[in-house]
Amino acid sequence: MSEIIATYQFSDLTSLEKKAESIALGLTVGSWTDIPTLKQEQLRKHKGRVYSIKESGEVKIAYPEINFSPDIPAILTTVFGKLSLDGKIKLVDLEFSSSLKSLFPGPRFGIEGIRKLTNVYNRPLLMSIFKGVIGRDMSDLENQLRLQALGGVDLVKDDEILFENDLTPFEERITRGKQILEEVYSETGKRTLYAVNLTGKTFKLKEKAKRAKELGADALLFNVFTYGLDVLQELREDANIDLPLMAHPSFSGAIVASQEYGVSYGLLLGKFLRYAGADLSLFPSPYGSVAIPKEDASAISHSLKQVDGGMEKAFPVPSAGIHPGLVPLLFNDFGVDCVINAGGGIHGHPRGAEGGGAAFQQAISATINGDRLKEAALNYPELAEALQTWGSVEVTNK
Ligand code: 1AE
Repeated sequence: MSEIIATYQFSDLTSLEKKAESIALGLTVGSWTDIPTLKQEQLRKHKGRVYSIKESGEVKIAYPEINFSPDIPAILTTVFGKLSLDGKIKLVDLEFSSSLKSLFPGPRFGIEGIRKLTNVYNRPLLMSIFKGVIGRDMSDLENQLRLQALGGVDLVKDDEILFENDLTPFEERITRGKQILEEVYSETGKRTLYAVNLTGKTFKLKEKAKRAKELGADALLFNVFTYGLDVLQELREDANIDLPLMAHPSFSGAIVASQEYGVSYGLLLGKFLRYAGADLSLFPSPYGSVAIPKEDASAISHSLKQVDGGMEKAFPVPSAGIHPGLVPLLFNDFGVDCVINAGGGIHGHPRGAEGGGAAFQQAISATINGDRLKEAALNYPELAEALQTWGSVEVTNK
């Protein structure tokens, strides 16, 4: 019988066996009150079982897969529905059987596909973010896009807080964005892809995404946690929306940040996003303006990139307050297969976004060549100015 195994961390270490048994029963066939023995016998194959208990408070419960339909809402409701409200318990991991896993699409493009689209191999990708665009019109947006692309970034994404609006409507962002990026390509020979923010009411998203595809969009940014993982999966599974999906972590802090409650970073921003079909997962790095613990960032990255059945790998995108001086640390933590993502660290460069992009590419190239940034900066004025502005951090724990 196939089961999904949930790992929980309890903060209160008293009566773990009793609690574990009560979850295994209560979230499957049981109730807090007695039900007739005959019925219990009939329901035996549906009962959860306590898989393991550690003194540290780690408890594993196995749930029969016949209890739920193979979708994330049913799985979450089973393993951490009512239980998520029942005290200091954190859902740390879920082990899917291979048959259950095979029912999830995983990324359509994955790391390999995104590398093909950007034509960038053997180095981390660089992404920049539009900044300060609310209340600005298309000409401002176009100007920002041009400068970012001239800086040599591989991808540009909308700010996640840019929604449908009259000044910079979704469809115009796509069509004008394409023209600008085509112009830059003919000037420089460098292609930059643009991820437009897919927003609006849930039931309208698919039509909007299809329209984006028809208009020639390169990729979609999606605030998945304000909608739900299953909405992401619906987008991924629609053959007419064959665009890379970039998952933004906004709102996820409400679910992952507590040590004692919620879901682990690795499960939510790693495994679930990958299974549901995200090609890229953004999350705060351990170093910038918004920072998360290093082991959590590593757990996300590991979940996105480890071999997992036949599923494509997804790009980890460490973000938030990133500047060129952090590139060696990010490379050390996330390796060559990551996307370095910056907004302020691009636009705030003394030479503007063009200089910011160049400084990042110089930092990336120095890092993969094993050169120290301070030494590389002697030959690269943009990198030198970035280091003067924000400093740099050496890697000490290789
Ligand atoms: C964790 C996501 C980061 C993000 O979306 C964003 O806009 C970052 O901006 P900066 O790089 O901190 O300016």
